[in-house]
Amino acid sequence: VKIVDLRVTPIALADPPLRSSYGLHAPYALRTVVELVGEDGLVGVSEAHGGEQTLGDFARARETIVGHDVYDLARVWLAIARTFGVAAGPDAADRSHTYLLPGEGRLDVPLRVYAAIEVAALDLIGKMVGRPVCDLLGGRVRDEVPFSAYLFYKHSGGGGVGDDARPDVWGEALTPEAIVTQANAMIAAYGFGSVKLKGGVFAPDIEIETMRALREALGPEVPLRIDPNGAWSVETSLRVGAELAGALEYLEDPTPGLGGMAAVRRGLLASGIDVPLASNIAVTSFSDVPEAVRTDAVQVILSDHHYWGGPRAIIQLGRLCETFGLGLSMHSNSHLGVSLLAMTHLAAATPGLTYACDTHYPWQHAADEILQGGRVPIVNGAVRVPDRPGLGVELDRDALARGRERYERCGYCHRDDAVEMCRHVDPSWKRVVPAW
Ligand code: GKR
Ligand code: MG
Repeated sequence: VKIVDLRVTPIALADPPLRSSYGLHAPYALRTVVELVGEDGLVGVSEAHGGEQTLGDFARARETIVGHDVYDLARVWLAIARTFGVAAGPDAADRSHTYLLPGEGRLDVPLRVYAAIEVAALDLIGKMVGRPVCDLLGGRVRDEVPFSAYLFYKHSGGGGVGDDARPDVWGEALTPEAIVTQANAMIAAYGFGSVKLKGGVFAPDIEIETMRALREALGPEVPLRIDPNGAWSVETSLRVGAELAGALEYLEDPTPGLGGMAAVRRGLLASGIDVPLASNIAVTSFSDVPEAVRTDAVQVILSDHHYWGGPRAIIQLGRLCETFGLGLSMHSNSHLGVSLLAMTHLAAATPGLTYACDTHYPWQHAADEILQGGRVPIVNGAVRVPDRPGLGVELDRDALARGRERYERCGYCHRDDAVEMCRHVDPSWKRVVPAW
């Protein structure tokens, strides 16, 4: 079945003012909706990072892949790798997200473009043969995929601007008490069974206090994680690790770089603390795995099909993690339901993915969803794996058109949390990692 078109729609979705070590979320997050049209008229869909550069990348890829058979994914990858001028292996260069936001670097462009095409191809093939995507990935090992509550220090506001502002469902959260309120509200709304706090925003003692308040409020049976995105020195990471020992399921990217992570690991072990270190910023591609393993810098890889090169690459990563005794979990950026379902099918078909996955989905508003039938339900902290063909969803064309209009009106063409931070919080702010 030949691919006859690749349709690409840029969209913007309202996003609340969330904080991280990268800065502040803009009132709109950008995504790209990719549709692969087969010669039989069926269409496969996927969701990718957003903005102007990504749009240009897909326009280039379109020339290359139209005319390929939709089953011919190995050649589609080679064609994309050639088009973007990188070695055809899955691991050509350093793609660290320590300094660049996911989706904003150039080195992983071919993998990101290919990933979106692979998801859309799997959706299309699934629709053709009448099977869900997880079946095409080897079959499901679970019918429900658990996700974790993703807490953020947050300014007031629900995202969007002017007439297009969303209600502030979660409220301001800039203190430990307010984060506990946010956690309780998110658990009440979605039933999450694990909790992650985005740290790297306030001095470590405040974040330690926040984690202790969460432990106190939620009890020992709720696994907790904290992720300062490299904001702490090795020394600070050791101190925080020691203070929170016993309360953490894993400690995510405490310090920049694999060398720093390895030093944290050594220091913690020397103090008898065996909390696993997880990473989605120091380990972002297969090329990072050998050093991560050799130096014991990372014990849990936070995978993301959007930039590792698609769902099949993550299944392969799962085997690699099993081989080296590493854990596997899943990272997320702001996204809508198409991505959530791709993550769900993938997690369902990945046996070694035993942690609840990250998702930003609760931060998005129903008005921005682009799926027929509206938002994907998260019940008891989990998404049910769809039985319907493909990803199991259809696009709502009117909602997609509204997303595009929002993109055209909003004035944002790439993600820059540092600029937003200077604009709204502190004009002299600069991202420095480690900051503490
Ligand atoms: O949305 O601000 C954010 C996060 O910090 C995001 O950009 C990260 O990619 O969720 C991410 C993470 O776990 O590092
Ligand atoms: Mg992270």
